[in-house]
Amino acid sequence: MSDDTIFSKIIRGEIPAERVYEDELCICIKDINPQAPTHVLVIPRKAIPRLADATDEDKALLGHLMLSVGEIARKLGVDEAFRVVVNNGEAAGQTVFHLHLHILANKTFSEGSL
Ligand code: D5M
Repeated sequence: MSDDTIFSKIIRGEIPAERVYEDELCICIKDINPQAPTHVLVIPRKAIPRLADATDEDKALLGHLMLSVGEIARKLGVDEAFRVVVNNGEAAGQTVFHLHLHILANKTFSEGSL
C-alpha cells in the first residue's frame, strides 16, 4: 500500500479539490461522488492508511479529527443531523488508503439503521 494516494496529492495541492476547511492537522474536501446532498471528507495531513493502522502516537490527531467534524458540521450548518463513516479495509468499502472520515448530511436517515 503506497502512502502516495490521491489524498496526499490533494493535500500537497497537486490535484484540485473543493476545500471547505483546513488547519495544521487536517483538510476537509467535498466528496467527488457524493452519497448525500452534503458529503465531505475529513482527511488528516498525516498519511495513515487505515483507522486500524493508527497507534497511540496518533491519539491527539484522532481526537482532533473528531472535534474538527463538529466544527465543520457547524460551519456547514448541518450540526443537528449528520453521520460520520470510516471505511476500514477493502472488504468494508475503503477505496483510498489514506484515513478519512465521511460526513454525510441533509438526507433522511432511517432510524436505527446504518
Ligand atoms: O472513500 C473514498 C472517497 O473518496 C469516495 O467517496 C470518493 C472520494 N474521492 C476519491 N477521489 C476523490 C477526489 N479526487 N476528490 C474528492 N473525493 C474523492 P472510501 O471510504 O475509501 O470508499
